[in-house]
Amino acid sequence: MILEVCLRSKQQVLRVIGRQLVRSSSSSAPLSRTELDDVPPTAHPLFSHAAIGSFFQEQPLLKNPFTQDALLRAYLRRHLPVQDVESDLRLFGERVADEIDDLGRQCEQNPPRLQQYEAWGQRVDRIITCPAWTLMKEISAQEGLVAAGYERRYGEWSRVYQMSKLYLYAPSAGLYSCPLAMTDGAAKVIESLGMPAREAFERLTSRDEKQFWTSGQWMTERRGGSDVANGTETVARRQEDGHFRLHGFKWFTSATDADFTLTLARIADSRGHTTPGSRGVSLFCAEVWGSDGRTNGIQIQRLKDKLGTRQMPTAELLLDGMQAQLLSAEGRGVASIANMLTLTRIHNTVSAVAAMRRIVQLSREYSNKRSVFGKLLKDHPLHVQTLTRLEVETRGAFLMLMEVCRLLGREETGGASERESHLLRLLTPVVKLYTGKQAVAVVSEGLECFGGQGYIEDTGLPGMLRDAQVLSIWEGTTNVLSLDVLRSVSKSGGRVLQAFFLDVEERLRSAGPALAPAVEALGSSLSALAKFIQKTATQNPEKLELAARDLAYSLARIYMGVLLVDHASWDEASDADVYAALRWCERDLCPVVSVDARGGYSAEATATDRALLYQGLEDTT
Ligand code: UCC
Repeated sequence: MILEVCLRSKQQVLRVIGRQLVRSSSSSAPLSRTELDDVPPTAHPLFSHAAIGSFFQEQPLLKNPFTQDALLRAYLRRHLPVQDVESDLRLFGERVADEIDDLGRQCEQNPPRLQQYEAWGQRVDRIITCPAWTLMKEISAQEGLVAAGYERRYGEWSRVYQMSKLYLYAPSAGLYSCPLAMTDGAAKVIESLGMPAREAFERLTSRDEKQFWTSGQWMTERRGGSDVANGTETVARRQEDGHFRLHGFKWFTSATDADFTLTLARIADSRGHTTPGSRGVSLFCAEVWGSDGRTNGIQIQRLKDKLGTRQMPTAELLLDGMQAQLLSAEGRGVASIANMLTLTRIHNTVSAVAAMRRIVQLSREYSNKRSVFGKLLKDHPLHVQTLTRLEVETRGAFLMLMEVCRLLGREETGGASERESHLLRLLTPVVKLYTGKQAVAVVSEGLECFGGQGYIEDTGLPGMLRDAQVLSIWEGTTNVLSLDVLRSVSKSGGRVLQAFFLDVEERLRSAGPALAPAVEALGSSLSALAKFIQKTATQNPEKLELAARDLAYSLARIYMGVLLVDHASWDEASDADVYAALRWCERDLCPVVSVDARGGYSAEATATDRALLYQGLEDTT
């Protein structure tokens, strides 16, 4: 209706609106086109209540994200058909829609503040968060959002269960997903080091909201967040009681209101000297606050002013003698915190895929309500095509996320084969980097599905895009993780790639006949990839660094395609599952081979890239 009237002159519009308002009190039937033309021009004055019109768009409602998610339910029916899991996720989905989503909005609307001094001039360094943020902590404990990963009620499937729950939670969590990621990572590190901080572990994995602790992960210093080995300047001085005092400056600390933290520092010898590089870095843990509510030898310099994740405090910290406990062997800090990175990178993937799923759910819901050009959005084929493309992206990403969680669960319960352990090592950076990019693209396109409303703050939609942007930055940027993929290859002597090829080939062999075009596309991409790797590794290994990002993308696209095929080959798969797999495999599945064929990794390409980028600048040093 509003579109029709917009085509008329302003005067006509006002007449129509006035007439409609008068009618709406007696009848709900809309005005016909002839009636619109007949409205007398003076029915209502220009500036009156009537002039704002009577049409309002219907808001898309968040429904239970579990019952709305056909793929999650099918995945669990196939792999984890346990009634308790189904009921718990269904109930939790209701809680997300009815209670948690609103708390998440409150966290966005009431961001944390830093109080450095009290009224009489004493330094207090308090981070003031809103009540909804505190409730999120309680809910996280009650629902076992970290605990479920360690109770292992569902054996090797426990991580799939836990991460499915976090996946329902994350888009409504007001970024409480961030402290939970680090808490899970800290628990994992303590467990993998043989429980050197048992009490902390018990608190980090507790379901009791009074006992439950969250953890931070303080790695980034002023010299940088990627090159941890060279960037760490914090010094640890040994005390007589075996504890350490830490002195340094942490440049980014997320969810700084956490109870506990893991952090890196260099142990000083008796002369105050430290060892440079990775070998000099050790891992410590510390409680952040004393029993008096004061910090543990920390000055909070300021809170960061961020593009997104504003719900959560991120601070710069001066460690001014923070009391800490050594967790790792001396000089094994980076290797020991790597377990935390594996977990937080998986959590990052949960958040990325969950953001995609949420925007698709909301856009789909809106398409059933919003009418334009005379019909609902869902009846416009071009709009449906756009949403379907987002759905296909989300499905590929979801299946890879679940596979990585499955592998993690198997490794933690001792059931992983050597091949599965290699796959977990390789796929963790791959899925993190790829889904981080997908999330930004899918959420951005999703906002467009709401027209101008997608750009309006109090719809809650723009925050989704802001919060997605961090997913490709923290926990390793796309390029740093691409190099981590190469690290996993060289560290394993290429065995992670062998595991990848074997796994893909095996899954493709059991694909159903309807999937033949997808199988063919994947098979030829796989052999082209194998040839590229073999040739490059033997003839020109230094080229691999330049190809690292495209290589990681190729691994992601092939693996997501294979998992879509695998899911669509299941006995209970639907036509939609088959269609999703076919659609996924229409893209360039192996960009590293395509770019290489165009000479994109040659020395000349690097020189011409540079010439193009710095064109017109005399001094590029
Ligand atoms: O902290 C941040 C924000 C917190 C917010 C958390 C949010 C979580 C998501 C929430 C969702 C809502 S952001 C800062 C994050 N920083 C990073 O991610 C660091 C990125 N940089 C890297 O990953 C680097 O590549 C480093 C630090 C790993 C490189 O260090 P090195 O020392 O130069 O690397 P090396 O020498 O290659 O590796 C040292 C050891 C080796 O083991 P050993 O000594 O036994 O040979 C490696 O194999 O560490 C091992 N290692 C790994 N092991 C390195 N990386 C890994 C890995 N990924 N997995 C297993």
